[in-house]
Amino acid sequence: MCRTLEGDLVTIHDEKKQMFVYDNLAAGKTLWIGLKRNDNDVFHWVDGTKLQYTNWIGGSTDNVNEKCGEMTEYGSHRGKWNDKYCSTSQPFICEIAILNFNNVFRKVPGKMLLGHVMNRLRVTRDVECVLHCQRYPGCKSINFVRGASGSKGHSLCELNRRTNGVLTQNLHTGELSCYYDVII
Ligand SMILES: [Ca+2]
Repeated sequence: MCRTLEGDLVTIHDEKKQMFVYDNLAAGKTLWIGLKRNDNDVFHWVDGTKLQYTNWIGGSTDNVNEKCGEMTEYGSHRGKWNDKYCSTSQPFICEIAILNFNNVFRKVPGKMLLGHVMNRLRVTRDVECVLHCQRYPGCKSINFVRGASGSKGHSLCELNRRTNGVLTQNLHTGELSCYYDVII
């Protein structure tokens, strides 16, 4: 689920982050966090990093068959971690990097570039469209069109093979559109 949002399950590398996640997101609930047991029965984070800070109930995991990790609210174990069967269905906490993409992309609201589209994708936010462009070979600019796909909650991301160049006259009016091109 998290990966469809271009993120992943939350990772917790220190007590400060633990407290932030628990106090702001997890208090009163039991939720999946980004803990996974590997083939050597060692827990690591889903981003591949090792556990530095830990907060297991009783100081350690308690069942080698429980391959996933959660942040709990069991009894007095407020925010403590527990290993658990991955098949359990319960809420989870995602973590998504928010790019300051204005540093990389220039934004021109109400405009779009016609005639240079090489791919169209459904997205929910403009940052997703920027991320697609950053990973798509040859992508130079995007048209983000709010709610354009006809599906509720989805917008259209058009990846362009060219930029507008220096002439803003090349951009066409698109009331729901926002054009972004690469500055660097
Ligand atoms: Ca357990």
